[in-house]
Amino acid sequence: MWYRRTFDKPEHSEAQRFFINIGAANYKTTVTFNGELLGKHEGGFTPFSYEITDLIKAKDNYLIIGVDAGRVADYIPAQVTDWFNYGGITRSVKLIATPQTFVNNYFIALDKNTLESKSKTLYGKVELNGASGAKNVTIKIPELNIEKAITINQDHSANFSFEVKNLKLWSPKSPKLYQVIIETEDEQLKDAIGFRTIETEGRAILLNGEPVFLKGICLHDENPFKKDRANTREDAELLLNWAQELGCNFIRLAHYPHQEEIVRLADKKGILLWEELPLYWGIQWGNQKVLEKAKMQYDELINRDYNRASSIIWSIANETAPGTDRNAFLSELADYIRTKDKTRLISAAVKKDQELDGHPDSVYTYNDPLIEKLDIISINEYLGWYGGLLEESRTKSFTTGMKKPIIVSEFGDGALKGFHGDKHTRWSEEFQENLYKESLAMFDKIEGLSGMTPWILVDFRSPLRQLRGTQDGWNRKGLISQKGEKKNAFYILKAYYDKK
Ligand code: GCB
Repeated sequence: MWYRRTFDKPEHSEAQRFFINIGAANYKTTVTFNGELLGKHEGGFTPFSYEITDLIKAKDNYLIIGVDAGRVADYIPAQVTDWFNYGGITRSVKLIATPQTFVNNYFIALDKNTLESKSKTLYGKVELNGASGAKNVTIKIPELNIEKAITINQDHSANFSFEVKNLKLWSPKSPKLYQVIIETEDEQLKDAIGFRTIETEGRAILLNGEPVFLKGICLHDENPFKKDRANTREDAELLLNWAQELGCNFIRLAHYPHQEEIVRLADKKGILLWEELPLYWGIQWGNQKVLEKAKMQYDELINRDYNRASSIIWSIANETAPGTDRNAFLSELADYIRTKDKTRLISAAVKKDQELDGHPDSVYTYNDPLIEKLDIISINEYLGWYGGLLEESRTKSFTTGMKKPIIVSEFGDGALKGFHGDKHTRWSEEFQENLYKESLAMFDKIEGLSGMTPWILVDFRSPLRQLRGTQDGWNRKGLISQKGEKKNAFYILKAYYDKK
């Protein structure tokens, strides 16, 4: 698909530099401006920019963006996905105007070593673009009486740290955001930022030093009422309101980076987030080029969301089979992410060691070598739907080699809203209701269970799902139908979360 847009340079603009910023374009993008190639980009869910300062004219500029949504074996995701992989430009394209020297990036976080102290330390980094020589930058947090001058070095960046008193920590119960101002001689940037710590201790996940149970749900980046990605603030409101109604304090943004608005809104509403890249079925693990692509997509995502308190987990893979190439790829990726961001935990949805469905008393064991690299062990388990009988859940148990927190990152089954039967009738609301009851009782027995994200909040489009009269192109595992109606199982999970 080729997109063309003509526009005039904004009048009376004092800006000295201009950029085109693309929120997301799926998958391979070629950008030209006034006939010149700006560049090519790969990856369908993260933002990127090109400078057009030397090319912009007063009148009749034209931007052409070509997006190829073809599926290729060395892409991320690869060729098969269980979701509708909307192609083309899926998020906003912006014209950005800046002074000659501008703040290219800033990262600010709470030092976890000072969590117990009365006066805490905030630390971070500011990066300028276009600076020649040393420059002064001031960081202000008016509500905390902070006004800190820092000098940007020759390499255009500076690290900083300072003490703050009476800091209110961000949490789902109290999602406190502070106005943070980054000021240079030429510009003033304002952001709303919360401060929290996230760590693990044995089987526990600690938010601000206190154990937290993640009452979650999985979500795709799709508004079921429109044939599109959930790419507006209103879409984000719709989805997060549903999740809050369900009693959630946590959402797994599956299976690729969602729009920035939902992350910002989660900051405001106090909902913790799991974010991930589509390192999903069929990835070419042995291909170094694919690893570089994964790192680049993570760079773009970390740059976008580093300052969002709500985002606490980077997940690096979903249901991937252990093997030499896969282990090496994901282990290097985990190390890479840790060099870029020490303020979040790393997880991945791992597989159990053996297929043991049909053996009622069996123990599911998890010894994937990747677990060593993870802070949290996440497991997807569809007992009673994709294998085995639901009754087996009563005698099943789970064990992991390493003592780390466990999240059940998927379970569930398909149910068509309005289709009724007894609890053994597949696709009925009653089957789903019963599966939720039995599964919740089974997972509750896992020692040190730290949370769960059942699959999934809303029915979502998937071309793989073609059972006529039942699926019709939709994955029906939602607790809410594509028309926004709640299924019986919604209330089972809600009652469980209300008691937690
Ligand atoms: C899974 C996948 C998810 C699918 C889901 C399903 O295990 O992680 O992407 O959509 O199962 O509905 O089968």
